[in-house]
Amino acid sequence: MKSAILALSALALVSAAPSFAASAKGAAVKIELGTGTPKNKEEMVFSKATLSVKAGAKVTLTFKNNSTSKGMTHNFVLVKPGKAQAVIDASVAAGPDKGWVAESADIIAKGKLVDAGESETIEFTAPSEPGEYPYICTFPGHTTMKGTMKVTK
Ligand SMILES: [Cu+2]
Repeated sequence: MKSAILALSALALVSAAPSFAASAKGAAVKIELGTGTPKNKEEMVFSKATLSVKAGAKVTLTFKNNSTSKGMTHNFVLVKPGKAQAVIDASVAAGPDKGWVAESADIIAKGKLVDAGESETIEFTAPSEPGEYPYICTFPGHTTMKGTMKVTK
């Protein structure tokens, strides 16, 4: 009797494991992110200061530049914790030929510069390590465009 219960509980553990792994790793999430505030589309901020995703999730992120000012371009760049300023500095140094985005191992995901009124959808895998990952716009002078992607287990 005792061995039968043990066998049953072992079976339960085995069958529970794959579904847990599937929900943690295979999770797909869609995110919509814009610029500005509801009152002021020109404000130099992301529409959301925080985003939250599960570690390892497949992320589909649509980034919309809500500005109506011609020539006002923005991008979305997700970086490793503590690396926002380093990537901003490197991106300014990279210059317009590189679209104001550095080639950097500190960058986890990045989109292109999006023109006013336009949007872009990018796909990336969320970091496997839980933590707080900054996202920034690397266009020169847009240093107020900062948010935090919270990656949870
Ligand atoms: Cu910007």
